[in-house]
Amino acid sequence: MSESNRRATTPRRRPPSEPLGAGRYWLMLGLVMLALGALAVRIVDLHVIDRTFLQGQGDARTLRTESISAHRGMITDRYGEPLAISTPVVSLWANPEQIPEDNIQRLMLAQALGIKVDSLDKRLERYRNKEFMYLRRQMTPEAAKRVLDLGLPGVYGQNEYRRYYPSGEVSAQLLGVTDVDDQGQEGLELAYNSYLTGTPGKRRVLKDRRGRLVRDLHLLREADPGGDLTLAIDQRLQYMAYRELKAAVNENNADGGTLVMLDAHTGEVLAMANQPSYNPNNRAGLDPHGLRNQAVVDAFEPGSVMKPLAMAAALETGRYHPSTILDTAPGWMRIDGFTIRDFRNYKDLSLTDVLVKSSNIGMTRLALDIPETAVLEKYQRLGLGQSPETGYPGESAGSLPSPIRLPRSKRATLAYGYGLSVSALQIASAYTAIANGGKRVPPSLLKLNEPPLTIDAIEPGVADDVLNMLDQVVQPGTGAHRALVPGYRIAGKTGTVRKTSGTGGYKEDAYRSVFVGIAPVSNPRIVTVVMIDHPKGDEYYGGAVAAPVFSRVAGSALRLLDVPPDQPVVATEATDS
Ligand code: 59J
Repeated sequence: MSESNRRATTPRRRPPSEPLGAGRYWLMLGLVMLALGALAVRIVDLHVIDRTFLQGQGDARTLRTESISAHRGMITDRYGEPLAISTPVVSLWANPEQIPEDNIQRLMLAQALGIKVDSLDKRLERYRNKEFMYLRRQMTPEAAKRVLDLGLPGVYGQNEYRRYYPSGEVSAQLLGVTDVDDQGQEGLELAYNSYLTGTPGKRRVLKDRRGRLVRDLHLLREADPGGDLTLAIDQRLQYMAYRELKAAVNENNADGGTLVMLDAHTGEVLAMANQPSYNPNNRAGLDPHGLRNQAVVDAFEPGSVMKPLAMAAALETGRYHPSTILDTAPGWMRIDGFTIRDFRNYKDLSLTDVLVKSSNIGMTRLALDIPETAVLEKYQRLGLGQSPETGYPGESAGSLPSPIRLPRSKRATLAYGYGLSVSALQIASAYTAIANGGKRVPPSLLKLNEPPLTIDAIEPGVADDVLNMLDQVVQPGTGAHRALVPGYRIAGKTGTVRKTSGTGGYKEDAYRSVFVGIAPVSNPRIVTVVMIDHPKGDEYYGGAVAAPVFSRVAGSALRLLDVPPDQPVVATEATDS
């Protein structure tokens, strides 16, 4: 069957024109081969040689990966009140190549941006060969929309966030600032930058040749928002502390000042204010001095506010009692050719009165009577000369003298507060030991969720003795009575410190006025340090300049914190009616 079939079909498979057909076949084959060859060359050309060029062109015009800004975390006070928030803004940018030459359109754009057409033209000229140029950054979404709605070619918007500080100058140094790209530059914004920043997202988009969005293709990675930071600050106390500090600096015509208030039990920083300050929401013409968070980054010679801490070292030897009498006559003494003076010749003073009168001679007598390094070791135990480890950028560790060589004059001055430097924050933390039965709490700028580890810094009985001695220091009739708070028993110490001249000596007429206070005495809740730098009014004593600030700030704080009064309010002022 198959045989016959083949035979039957064969003649039909050879057309009569076969000799001619052979020539055509080869011709066709040649043409096809040629075409194939050309195609192959073109394929190689497109895929290998022109590939990067073509792909670049194609993608530049159509497919892009765009960054999605991540929301920067919020900074709040201990009750969730906002201190730093990121609000959505739009930055307008242009592709200068696409901006029309047409004068009317450029004029419209300039007008909408609120700038002169000349300056727009100048900038367009400068970026002539670029494909990207900012027109205006961080506009409100509404203002940006008004410009974008003009529909001008070459003008685009980019969604971003801008930092806003609701408390303005009140917490400026503590919080710090971010730059225009939302990155922390100073303060806590810098310290916790990566935590607050989060991770930007990415999406694939299709754009037309003019760069306009054609289609949102897909999300490559979602933006991961930054974390929120809860500070220890109590915004109510912070406002009040700032207001009082600022008023005192102005009234006393001072160079500046700082105030820090700690929770006596936890070491949490409830308030931290500085003068001078600045408005973080408008930094034009800002004074760089205003940037310093003095409470943390500046160490100074503390003077007499060290006396209660050195007193603790003396009492711990067990050789004295608060009522032990010392002879401070004649009110001055020489050690190794160096003269130490008291304000007056107080003659016989109890240890309590050494603190009440702030006798430099009394403290010197004690320091030279106890083991050589006792005062220095006490200061170390109280955290002086060591970083408080709050994580704040540029935090000062202060400095203590070396124990290797401590001549008698150094031991003396150390005990009444000279020859060392400390920050206001360190003083406050050291005083928590007096407030807490000897246990010192390290300071914390962040709100704590559990009680902190405390450091046994002073013997419990001695800490209580010193607290009661400091109650006497602020009684009516002393230089520090202006620290008193109606309704509450308070304890504290003043200091009036001559400023160093920079050439090794002390200035004749420049002081720091300091007050450190604990309240209330029956169950201490807050420790507050007030330092006013170089008051130039009629008064400059710590008791006159810094103590009244403490009185107002501690009084308001105790009421706001609902601390029960521990003393009847006595009518101290008779009214003339
Ligand atoms: C003082 C010092 C400087 C450094 C002295 C203040 C020394 C000292 C060398 C003279 C003003 C003044 C190391 S006195 O704070 O003693 O607060 O109400 O600055 O003593 O030896 O015209 N405080 N202050 N001393 N230096 N060196 C007293 C005391 C203190 C008072 C007043 C005035 C000083 C009663 C301070 C206050 O307790």
